[in-house]
Amino acid sequence: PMISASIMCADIMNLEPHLRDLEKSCCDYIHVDIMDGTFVPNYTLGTELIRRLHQDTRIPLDIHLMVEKPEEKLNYFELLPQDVVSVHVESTKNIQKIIETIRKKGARVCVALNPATPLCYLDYLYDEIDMILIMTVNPGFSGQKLIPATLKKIEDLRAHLDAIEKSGILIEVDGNVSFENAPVMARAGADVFVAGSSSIYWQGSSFTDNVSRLRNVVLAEMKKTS
Ligand code: S6P
Ligand code: MG
Repeated sequence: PMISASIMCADIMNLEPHLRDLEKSCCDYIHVDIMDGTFVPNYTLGTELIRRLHQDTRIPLDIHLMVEKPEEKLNYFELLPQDVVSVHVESTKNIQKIIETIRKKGARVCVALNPATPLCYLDYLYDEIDMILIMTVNPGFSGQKLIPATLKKIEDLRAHLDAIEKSGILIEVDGNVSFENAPVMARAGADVFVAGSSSIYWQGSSFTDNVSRLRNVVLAEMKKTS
């Protein structure tokens, strides 16, 4: 399983030492939530943090854009080839165009869907994307509860990807990826787990212990099903 650590759940006053923890615990991505106060009500992280993260760590960034008109904002973000950028289909009138732009900039492409957005929005995009982000809560805030219908959506997507021979496209899940929910999401077909306050940033034990616990519960589930 791949773990994408949701850095908005970290202590922003102590990010530098935290980066070393992320490296030590072999997190696969740093998930950076970008909110504009319009597409979602909240504000979080931004362009300058991305630039500094690129300077300070080699962990690839998983940039989750929750902004209106992403096509007008993309130029402000520094992108490296190992980064993946997620754009919501609900946020733009032409998702295909922005996919092309991200590709041209050399980063990997992920398309994000809100909980109630149907999978058919992806129908003519499968040849152009590396990853699909299934939101398992409504975007905007950490600490929310899983929306159960999204589990069926992960299952449907996994079955569809297999049927159209696109199993190489990764499925990422974001929202309440807890120690209890992550194995269920893995069984449904998720590959990349955005881990926040309900797992790796849980205050009850250390960060590195939380990461291994998350990895282990998912691995145990995958062994059962293989
Ligand atoms: C939510 C955002 C997410 C959260 C993450 C927090 O709008 O896109 O990436 O940061 O879901 O994790 P948790 O465990 O608090 O739900
Ligand atoms: Mg996110």
